[in-house]
Amino acid sequence: MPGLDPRIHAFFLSGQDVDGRVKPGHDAAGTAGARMTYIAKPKFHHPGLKKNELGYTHRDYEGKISTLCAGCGHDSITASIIEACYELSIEPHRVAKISGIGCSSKTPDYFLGNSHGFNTVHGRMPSVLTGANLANRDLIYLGVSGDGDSASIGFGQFAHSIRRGVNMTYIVENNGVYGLTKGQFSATADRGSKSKKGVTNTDNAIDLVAIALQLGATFVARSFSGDKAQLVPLIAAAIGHKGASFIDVISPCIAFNNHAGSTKSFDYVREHNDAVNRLDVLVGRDPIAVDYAPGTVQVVEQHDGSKIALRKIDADYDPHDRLGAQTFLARHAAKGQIVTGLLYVDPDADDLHAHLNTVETPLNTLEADRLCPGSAALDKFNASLR
Ligand SMILES: Cc1ncc(C[n+]2csc(CCOP(=O)(O)OP(=O)(O)O)c2C)c(N)n1
Ligand code: SF4
Ligand SMILES: [Mg+2]
Repeated sequence: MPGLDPRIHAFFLSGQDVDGRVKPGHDAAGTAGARMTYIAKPKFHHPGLKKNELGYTHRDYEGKISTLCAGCGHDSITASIIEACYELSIEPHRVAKISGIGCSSKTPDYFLGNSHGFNTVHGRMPSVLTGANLANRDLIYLGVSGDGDSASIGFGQFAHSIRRGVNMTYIVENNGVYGLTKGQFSATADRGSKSKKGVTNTDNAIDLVAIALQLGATFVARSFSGDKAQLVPLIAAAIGHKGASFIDVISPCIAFNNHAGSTKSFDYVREHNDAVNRLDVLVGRDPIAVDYAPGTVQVVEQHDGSKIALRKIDADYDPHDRLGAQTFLARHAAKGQIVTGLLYVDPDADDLHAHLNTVETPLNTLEADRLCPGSAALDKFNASLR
C-alpha cells in the first residue's frame, strides 16, 4: 500500500482487529495469504428452494458467513431478519442496514448482502440513519445495534432518533454485556446479576423498552433471539410500521453471559419469559406461519395497508395503551419477569418527514433548481425566521 501512513499499513497487516481479537482468516501474526476479513458464502443452492413473490429464495436475503461464536444469540436474530424480509418479499436494494460497533453491529454483514450498508462509529448508528433517512425517505431503514452501542455510548443518539419519530426499525441485540470487548457489564445488565467470574453488578439497569415508550416510539416490542416464531412477525410488522419502531431482543452471549447468575442467559430468559401476545402479519398474501397460543385475536391495520393479527395471551393486555404498557412493564420487572411481545403500537403514527413537512422526492433525484432554489428563496426563508 504505497503512500499509506506506516501505522495504518501495520494495522492492515496485523492479524488482530482494533479490539485485539484475532481477525477471521488470520493467524495472530497476520501471515501473508491469511489476510481475509470476511468469508463469502458459496453462490450455488438447491434448484427446488422455495421462492417468494419476487422469485427470490432465502439465499438472496443472506449475507456473508458469520464469524460470531457458534451459538451466539445474534446469529438467530440474523436468521429472523432474513426470514422476515423473505416473507415480506422486500427488494433488497430498497433496504439500508446501518449499525454501530460490537458483535451485534457486525451482523448486518451476515444478512441482506445485496442491500445498502453502513457500519458507523460506536454508538453513532442513529444519527447516520437519521441523516440517510432525511436524504432518501424511499428506503427501508434497519438500524442494528447492541446494548453497549445503544444504552451506553450511544444512549443520547438512541433517545433522539426515537423521540424524533424517524421512520426505521431499530433492533437492539441485548446480551447485557460488551461481547466484542470480552464481557464487561453493559448498562442493561440487571442490578444484582453476576459476571462470569462471579462479580455482582451494583449499577441500576437501563430498560430500553421503558425508555422507548417514554420517548414516544410508536411501535415497541421485546423478544428473545431463541423465539423465532415470535420474533419474525415482530420484525415484519415493525418494517411495515411508519414511525419509530423499536425492538429489544434479548440475545444471550454464550462466551461471556450465559451462566447461572446472569439474567440474560438462555435458561433465565426461558424461565422468566412472559409473552403478552403473539402476532401474524398479513400483507395481501398468506400470513406468516406462527406458533399461536390460544386466546382472542385483534386485527390492527397499519398505514401501508398491512394488517397485524394479534393473538392475545394475556387477555387484559392492551397494546394501544402507552401508559398501561409502562406500568405493566415496571410491575413485571420488579418480579424479575421479562415481558415479551408487541407492547405498544400506534397504527396512525407519522414520522419525522411529516413533522418537518419535508419534500417527498428523495434529495438524490430532486432537480438542481429545486435542490438549490437561489438566494431570493433563501432570503425569504431567513426573513420568515426573524
Ligand atoms: C468510540 C469507541 N469506544 C469504545 C470502543 C470499544 N468497544 C467496541 S465494541 C464495544 C461494546 C460493544 O457492546 P455491545 O454494543 O453490547 O455489542 P455486543 O458485542 O455485546 O454485541 C466497545 C466498548 C470502540 N470501538 N469505539
Ligand atoms: S462474544 Fe458473545 S456476543 Fe460476541 S459473538 Fe461471541 S457469543 Fe456473540
Ligand atoms: Mg452487548
